[in-house]
Amino acid sequence: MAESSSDLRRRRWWRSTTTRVLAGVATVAATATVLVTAPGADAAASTLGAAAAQSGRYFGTAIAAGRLSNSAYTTIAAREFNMVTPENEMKPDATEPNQNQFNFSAGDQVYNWAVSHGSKVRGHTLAWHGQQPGWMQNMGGSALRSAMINHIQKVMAHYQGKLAYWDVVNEAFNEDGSRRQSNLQGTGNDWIEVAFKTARAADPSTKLCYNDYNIDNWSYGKTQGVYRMVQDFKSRGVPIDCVGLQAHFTGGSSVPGNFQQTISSFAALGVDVALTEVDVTNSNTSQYSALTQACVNVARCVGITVWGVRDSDSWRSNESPLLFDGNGNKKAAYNSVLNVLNSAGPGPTTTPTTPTTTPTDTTTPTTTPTTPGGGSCTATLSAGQSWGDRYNLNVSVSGSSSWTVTMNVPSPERISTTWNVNATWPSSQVLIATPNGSGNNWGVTIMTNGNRTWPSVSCSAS
Ligand code: 9MR
Repeated sequence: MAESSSDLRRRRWWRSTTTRVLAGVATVAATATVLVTAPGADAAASTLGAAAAQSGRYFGTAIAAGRLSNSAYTTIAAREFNMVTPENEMKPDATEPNQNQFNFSAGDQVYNWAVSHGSKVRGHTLAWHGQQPGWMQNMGGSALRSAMINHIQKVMAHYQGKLAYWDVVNEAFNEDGSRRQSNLQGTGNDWIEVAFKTARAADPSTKLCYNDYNIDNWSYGKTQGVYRMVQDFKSRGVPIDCVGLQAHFTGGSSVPGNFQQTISSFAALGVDVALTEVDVTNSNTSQYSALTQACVNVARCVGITVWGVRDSDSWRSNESPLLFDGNGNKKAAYNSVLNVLNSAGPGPTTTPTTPTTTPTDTTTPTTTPTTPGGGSCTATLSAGQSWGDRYNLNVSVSGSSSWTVTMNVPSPERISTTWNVNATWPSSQVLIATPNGSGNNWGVTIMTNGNRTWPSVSCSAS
C-alpha cells in the first residue's frame, strides 16, 4: 500500500502536469523535468489508498482492536487503506477508565497495527459527551474542566508526534446550530476553545480537528453553527486545523446536493476538511461517487475514512453501508469510489483550472546556503505550475545529501502538500523537509489565500 502510493501519486501528478505542458503553458525547463522524471505507464491505481494518494489524499477506515486477529479483516484493511481511526480505543472511557489512571493498551494495539502496515492514524476522540468513563459522567463544573484538561494533556503526551490528526472535540452541537447541553458544556461555553488550546500545547505536531455528524448540508442549522465556531476560532487565533464531516449517510440521511459547497466553505476558512466516518445506506453507488467527487474537487479535502471495513464490521451492519460485503468482496460502490479517486487532479486540489501563464509571484527565487558543521547545502526555488488559488514551487537542493530544508511561508498563504520529500509542517506556514530517498528535487504546493509572495527558505546540512 504505502510503498507504491508515493510512486503512483508522483506519476499522476506528473501525468497531469505533462498534459498541461502539452497545452503549452509550462516553461521549457519544467517540460524537461517532467518528461525525464515521469515514471512510466499511467495505469490506474488498484487500491483505495493508492488511488487517493495520487492526488495527495488518504483513504482510511475505522479499525476495531477486537478484529485484528481476523485475517480476512486485516488482509483487506492492510491492502486498501492508508489512514486508520481507532473505532473506540482512543475514546475517554478506553484511555482513562479511572481518573488519572490511563490505559493505552487497546489504542496502542490499533496504532501499532496501523503504522506497521504503512498507515497513518487519526486520533478519535479527546473531549466528547459520549463514551465518557463513569467517573467523568458524574462530574461537572471546575472539577470536570480540570479533568478534561488533564485528559487531553496525558493522552496527547502518550501519542506525542505520532498521530496525523486528533479529533479534539466531537459532536458538541445541536441540530439547530446551538451548543449541545452536556456536562462539558456546563463547565462554560469556552470549553471547546480551552480543549483546542490545551491540545496545541500538548502536541504541536498533530493537526487538531473538530468532528461532527449532520454538518453535510450547507443550509442546515447545525452546519452553520459549526461553521460560525470555526470562523470565530480562526479570527481569534484559537488553534484549529481541521473539520471532520462524519458523513454518516445512513439512518435516513443521504448526500445533500450542496455537499461540495459545505466542504469548500469550511476549507475557505483555512482548515483541512476530511470525511471521517463515511457510510451510505445499502452502499448506493451514486452517493458514494458523489461524496468522493465532492472531496476531490476541493483542494483542502485531505481524505476520506469509511466507518469500518466490511458490512459485517459496521455499527449499522443492517444497512450494509460499507465498501466490502461480509465475505470481504468488493461491492459496486468500491469501484465507483476507486474510479473517482483515479480521475482526481493533482492536489489536495480543486478540479484543474486554467494555469496562469504569467507569473504573478512578487519575489525572486531565494537561495540560502548555510554552512553548519561539516557540510553545506543550498536550496533553490523555482516556479512550478500555478493556478488561481495555489502555486507549485520546485525545490532543488545541492551540496550535502544529508539536508534539512526549512521553509517559512508568509501568512495568509498556507502549505497544502509536498512531493518527493519527507515533510512535516508544525504550522501551515512552516515546513521542515528532509530527503525521502527520491533525490534532491522535490516540490511544494502553496495555497495563496490572495497572496503570492514566495516563502523564505534555508538549508542546513548534517
Ligand atoms: O462505531 C462506534 C461503535 O462501535 C460504538 O458502539 C459507538 C458508541 O458511541 O460509537 C461508534 O462510533 C461513533 C463515533 O465514535 C462518533 N460518531 C458516530 C459513530 C457511530 O455511532
